[in-house]
Amino acid sequence: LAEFNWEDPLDLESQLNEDERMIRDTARAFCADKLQPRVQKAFREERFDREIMNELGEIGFLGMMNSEAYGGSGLGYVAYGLVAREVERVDSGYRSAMSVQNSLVMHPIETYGSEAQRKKYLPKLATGEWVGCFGLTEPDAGSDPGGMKTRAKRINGGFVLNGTKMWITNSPIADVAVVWGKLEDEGIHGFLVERGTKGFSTPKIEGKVSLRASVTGEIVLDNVEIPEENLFPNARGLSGPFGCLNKARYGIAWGAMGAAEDCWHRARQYTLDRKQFGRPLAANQLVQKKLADMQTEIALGLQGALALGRALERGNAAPPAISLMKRNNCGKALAIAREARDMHGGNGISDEFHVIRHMVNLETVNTYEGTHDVHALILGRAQTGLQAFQP
Ligand code: TGC
Ligand code: FAD
Repeated sequence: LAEFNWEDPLDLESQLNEDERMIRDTARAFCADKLQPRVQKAFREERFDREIMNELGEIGFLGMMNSEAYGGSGLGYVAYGLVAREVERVDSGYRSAMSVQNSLVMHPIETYGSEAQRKKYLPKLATGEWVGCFGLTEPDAGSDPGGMKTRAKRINGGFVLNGTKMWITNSPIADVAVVWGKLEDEGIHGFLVERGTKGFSTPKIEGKVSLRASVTGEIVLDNVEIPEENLFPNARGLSGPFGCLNKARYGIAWGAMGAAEDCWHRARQYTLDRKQFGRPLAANQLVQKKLADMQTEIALGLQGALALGRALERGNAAPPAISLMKRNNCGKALAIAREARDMHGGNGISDEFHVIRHMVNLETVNTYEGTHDVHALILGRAQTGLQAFQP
């Protein structure tokens, strides 16, 4: 009989190559050493430690999908997914910071940027010397980014930007913002706005109950003047920002499974250790069924994420397939976190046991980068040919 590894029931391990396993092990050690010891305090104090970006840069986890020509590590999609899973096993907020820099800032600069933009920004972003953010969502345009109000007007030698972006990860600490806005009658374009530009400010959003170890803010653009060379020359229309979201959603599909695994492992250990009615909680059928459901959903979610990563590496992952995995893995991870919280009883509401932190974080993860229901509509459209976003 083949041996059964309860932690890896479908043998993900054997489907990774040696480099991928090595990167995963490096990430696991880094997270245990640098991230796990910080997270409880950071979450309590609603604080993101800026130096985490330098540490991520040092170890090669920024620019993982970027070419080495500009300081990226070019490690590839599956390696990136494995790192996202390890980081989010600690906290979704830390994975957010990493996702934004990799998928939403470095990726568009390399893909849509000019040679001068790549040379100027990518090396600094790859080391974490600079932090970037990505401004698409607005107070009145979330699921429907086509309804954005941010406007760019041509002026002599450049552009003037006006508008407000809302719920922007890392904006309060960002040195450079990728901002999407409508350029006169030429549709949506992407612009690079540097910290220190007159009229650019990034107020922090306080009072989050979710993702407290990540910093979130607005981007306010009040007659911000930028030079011509800060426009992305190779992005036009919504496919520009959506091309970035494809990468980020893929990373989230892996990351959410990392958070789910942490909840599952903790629930298993807790129910083995805690005795009620004279025996371990884990000896009860109801508890074992919950653990079996967690194990099944996680094993399947990881297989799906891996299949998607391989498809991206072959260059044939269609956006609806990315929606399918983002939606499934976030929804399942949230359900697992809620169940794990319940299995911890009263202790489950304390941050000392970690599961409630994952649970509240996953509420955001299930919402950002396209809500669970918006991805259902993307999948509905892809299989019926009928769009149901609007009448
Ligand atoms: P639609 O008509 O579907 O498309 C407009 C144009 O875009 C193209 N397109 C895509 N291109 C590349 N990849 C994709 N996934 C694409 N999806 C669409 C499409 O071909 C078309 O191109 P063209 O040339 O014909 O104009 O657009 P719509 O307005 O009907 O969109 C509907 C919908 C719901 C699909 C879309 O708006 C959507 O995905 N909404 C969700 C918004 C969202 O995900 N926002 C995320 C903000 S960033 C964020 O949350 C960061 S969190 C970071 C962190 O901390 O980790
Ligand atoms: P809405 O679009 O107002 O949706 C509200 C509800 O209505 C949802 O349940 C949704 O599913 C539902 N709904 C919407 N349209 C339909 C429809 N047609 N049919 C049925 N139901 C519908 N954005 C960025 O640009 N950059 C970032 O870095 C970033 N970071 C974020 C960090 C955090 C902590 C959070 C919370 C958000 C972040 N976002 C970011 C924004 C995020 O992408 C949006 O919150 C998300 O896309 C949803 O938009 P909304 O909040 O406006 O909700």
